[in-house]
Amino acid sequence: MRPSLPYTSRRHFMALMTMGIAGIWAGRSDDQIEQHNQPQTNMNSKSHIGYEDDKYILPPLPYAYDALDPLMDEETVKLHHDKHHAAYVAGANAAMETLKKIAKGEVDSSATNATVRNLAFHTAGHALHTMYWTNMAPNPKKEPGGKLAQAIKDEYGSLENFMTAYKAACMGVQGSGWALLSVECLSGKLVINGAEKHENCEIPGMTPILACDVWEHAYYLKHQNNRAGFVENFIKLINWDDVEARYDAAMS
Ligand code: MN3
Repeated sequence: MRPSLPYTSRRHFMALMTMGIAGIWAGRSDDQIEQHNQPQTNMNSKSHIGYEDDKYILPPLPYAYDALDPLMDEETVKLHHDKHHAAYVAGANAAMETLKKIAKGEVDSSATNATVRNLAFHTAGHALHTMYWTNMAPNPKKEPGGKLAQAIKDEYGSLENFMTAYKAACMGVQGSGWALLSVECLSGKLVINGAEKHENCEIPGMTPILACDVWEHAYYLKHQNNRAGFVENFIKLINWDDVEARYDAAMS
């Protein structure tokens, strides 16, 4: 089944962004969303939602700072979540406030383009980090199941082939960025793509379901320049239940 067309809803916007399915839930109640995503993972958990009371918020980690140790160290997780991710949340709120002022004529409209660029950078950073944290779990199952496993087999031949391609995307990002696994809106096919910074190389209508942060702040304390070593550890932490739930939602 193909994904449905996008829509926008202020209330659910960040929840949808963090679920990677902006635009899919038109006309559905929270109960239906909850029910749809059970029992794999709870997409309505606080950790999955980054918007509340008219502002972007830093969602709590879905586990303790040291829960991913030794594959991902406590200091990196703490700094990354509490400082880096928090900075994107602050930047997103600041950009949105400026846009509101432009709308009211309190700030000159010549600031619009730069402000929207800021908003894109920070909201994309916020949404992808929110996905990143929930895409990982301590002691996850080793392989995807369900419809996602079948789609990977159909499109890549095997999980091993898929992993080779995904690791190549992680290593291929030049400078700062992300390796994303996304569902392409029109075809419903899986696409692996690298995103520079947070917001570049995204194709409108793509729905990310798996995000590996390959900015140096994600790994430099533990791995220094060894991005490949970090990627190997990230793959061992992938919360396949979460990725499957995101895939099912994107395809519904
Ligand atoms: Mn980061």
